[in-house]
Amino acid sequence: MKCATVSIIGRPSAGKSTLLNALCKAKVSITAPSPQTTRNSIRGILTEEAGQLIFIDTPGYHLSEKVLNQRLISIAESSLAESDIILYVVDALRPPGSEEDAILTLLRSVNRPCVVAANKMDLPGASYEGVRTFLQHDPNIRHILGVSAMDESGLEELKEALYSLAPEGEMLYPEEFYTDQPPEFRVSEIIREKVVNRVTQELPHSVYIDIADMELDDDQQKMWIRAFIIVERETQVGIIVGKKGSGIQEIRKTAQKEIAKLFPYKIHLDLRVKTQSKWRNNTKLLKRLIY
Ligand SMILES: Nc1nc2c(ncn2[C@@H]2O[C@H](COP(=O)(O)OP(=O)(O)OP(=O)(O)O)[C@@H](O)[C@H]2O)c(=O)[nH]1
Ligand SMILES: [Mg+2]
Repeated sequence: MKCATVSIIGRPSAGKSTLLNALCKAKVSITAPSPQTTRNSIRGILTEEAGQLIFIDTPGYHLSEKVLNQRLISIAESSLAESDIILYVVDALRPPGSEEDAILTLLRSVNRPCVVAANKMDLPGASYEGVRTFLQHDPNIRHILGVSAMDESGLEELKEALYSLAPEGEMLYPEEFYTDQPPEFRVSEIIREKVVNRVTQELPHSVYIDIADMELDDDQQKMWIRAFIIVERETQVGIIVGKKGSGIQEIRKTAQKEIAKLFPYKIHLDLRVKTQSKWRNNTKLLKRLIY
């Protein structure tokens, strides 16, 4: 059978995480309209008759000198080194920018076979030809395919292209595995997703989630999860909490419902908002959060 590690790379908001979830037929990685949602390399595993594909979702590739961003770039780059194939996701609506040039340079330096997914083909204005014209001359790029991660169209052709480049090998994960993220991390990501989908502009970047504890009741029926939504400024606390607490209540409710799907227990989620100024410049904290 075929077995390959496939790193997913591309600009922020290209739809990498949405595509990963569609390919793995499971919610593995969180998604949001705001850029730089993914902050870690996240594995999603697809096992089929044809073989096993281990996808690694990475943070959107964005050129900027900010400390957090530098860390995100290094996460994306280091995942490429451990992959057999690269899946380069391009937003077919957007004209190529300097990030595209930087990604092409990176592809040349890692020298792995690459499949391009021209994503968002469901939207009017998406141009497959535009993507093809820009990328077809790169020697590492073996296939360029139009897909829609949202509609899940073009995925069979995409998987076929990936299998055609995959080496023969034994499965690395048991069949029933679809991700290898620790439970606490998944809980924090689900909460972060519910927060970042409710806010705009700078706020999504200013948020991180701290899980204080996850504790099972004596009768093993109920799990208590206490978590903090950390923001950078006092004004942001108010935005998240909302009128009479309506914002935080909604976040709590939707996150709790989704977390409950992961565990065989009843979940009680306790959420608080707290500030920690300039956490994004705290290298030690970033090392703990983003690895
Ligand atoms: N219409 C349409 N929207 C899509 C498609 N794929 C992703 N999106 C939307 O694009 C936005 C960004 O999607 P993500 O999957 O979070 O993008 P990403 O590349 O993982 O972004 P970062 O993690 O920030 O780098 C979300 O609002 C998605 O719903 C698609 O095929 N069609
Ligand atoms: Mg993402």
